[in-house]
Amino acid sequence: MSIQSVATRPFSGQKPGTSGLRKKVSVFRQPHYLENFVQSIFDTVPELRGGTLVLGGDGRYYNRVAVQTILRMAAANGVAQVLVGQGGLLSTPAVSCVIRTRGATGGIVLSASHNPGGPDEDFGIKYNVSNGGPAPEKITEAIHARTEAIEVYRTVDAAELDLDTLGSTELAGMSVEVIDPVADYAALMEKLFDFGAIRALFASGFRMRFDAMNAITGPYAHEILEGRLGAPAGTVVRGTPLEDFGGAHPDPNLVHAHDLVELMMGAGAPDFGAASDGDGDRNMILGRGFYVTPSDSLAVLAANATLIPAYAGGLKGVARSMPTSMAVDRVAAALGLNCYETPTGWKFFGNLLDAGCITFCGEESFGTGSDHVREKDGLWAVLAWLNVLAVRREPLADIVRAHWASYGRNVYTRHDYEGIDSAVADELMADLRASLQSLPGCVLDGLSVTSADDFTYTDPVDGSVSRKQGVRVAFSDDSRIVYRLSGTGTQGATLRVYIERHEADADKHGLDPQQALAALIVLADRIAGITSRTGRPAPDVIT
Ligand code: G16
Repeated sequence: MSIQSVATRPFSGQKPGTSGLRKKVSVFRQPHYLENFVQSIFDTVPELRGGTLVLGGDGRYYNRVAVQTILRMAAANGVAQVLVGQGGLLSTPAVSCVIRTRGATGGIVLSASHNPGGPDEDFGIKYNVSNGGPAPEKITEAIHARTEAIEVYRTVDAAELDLDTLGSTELAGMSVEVIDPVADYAALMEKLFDFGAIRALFASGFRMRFDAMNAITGPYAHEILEGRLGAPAGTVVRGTPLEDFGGAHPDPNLVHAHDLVELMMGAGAPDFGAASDGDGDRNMILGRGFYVTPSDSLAVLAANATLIPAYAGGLKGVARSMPTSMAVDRVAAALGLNCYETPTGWKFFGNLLDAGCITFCGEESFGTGSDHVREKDGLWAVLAWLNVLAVRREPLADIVRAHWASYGRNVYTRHDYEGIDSAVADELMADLRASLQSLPGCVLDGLSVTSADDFTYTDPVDGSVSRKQGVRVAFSDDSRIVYRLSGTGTQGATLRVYIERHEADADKHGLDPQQALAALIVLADRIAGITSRTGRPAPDVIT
């Protein structure tokens, strides 16, 4: 088989966002579009020549086509071996796990995460480095720079490989091993958690519902929850990955996982409910009649970490993204741990995890994880909760309420304004930034502004600096408002407004956050002029 060099021209806009390059399928389908980006990865990461690449995706529309394209290009670019998930499937945390357990050079994840899938919907591609985590900014920036200068990509002329049969084959001198997507990951989970205790919990009549949202975690959840842990058949719903996620939005939040939420809030709800997203890295946690915010989930898991075998010796430290609530900071202070505040994007946790500064980390965007891999991990969070529940044998809601009683409650909400005009969104953020210097000392609706800035992060491990990571305004009553634009959307701009206040008074812990934060919500609109600028009277999604 001969290597072909195909002439091409740069496409504009191949800039990875918060987590890889995400675009409409129609954009990826343009001749040479995917190839240009993939060649830019190979050109930017020369170690892949002669190395091992892990390859897989969440099974969304275009996954199979992209896997075949990447396999041909990997062979032409001198990759020695590709480990590809059966059917082209691998969850994002499983890619991270396989990279680490097999000592691979890196991995390519095909996913647009929680964005919908199908011919008219979204696709995405992301490069992960040898620690198993998303490539840091210096690499994604280099890949982007390469896409702007690319003139040629390499491929081989070969028939499609059979991706459905486990085992090894060869493509133009490159070894291709089709691996079981679940095996390495399930073995790792079994090492971390007390499967015996969780099995006993299920055997005692404890019931849960896991909503895989027609996405990648279905096979993992069937094997681990129903197979290894003995949860009754039917515990996992929507457990077969579909190319279009059954037309649903595979985003585990109160809006898109409404069937699960309805079940958990209704009469006869099971003890525990959870959902995961398109590529399996996000999670949503519910108890009977009770929703746990991702920020609280991180804090409660950190406070209970020693109940889990892998973390029984205690945590090294914790980290959260800047807009995530400060609930975990209070746990860290009580346990005498360092708590790091990073920009949004899991990639920023990588250095802290590698350097042994932290064990747990999390984000408000339904991401929770630990040092076991270098991605956030939806099923890991579910198993961590199950392990805590198996040891404590208390209702989930009681555990969280007791946590609030000890630490106070960081009442929290996020308001998303989706698909707004990019120019309007950019102007809103620019004006906010321009007002920052004049805000401290102002009294707004009776609240005194103590600080206002645009978050700049200096990585404590390598000293790299990331600027303009979100505008934050803090007030004297332990409350704050954060504004930033999403880096994962594919249409227009999405403005995210994060609102939080620490409530020490236990009598007020039961209030609905929208009520408890009502005054701040009004103020958030006023400071940024959201309604007047966007014409939107209310957010599209509230979490
Ligand atoms: C990605 C990143 C996360 C980030 C999230 C939200 O998640 O991996 O670290 O918090 O995007 O980003 P944004 O607010 O910019 O939309 P995922 O699950 O989409 O890969």
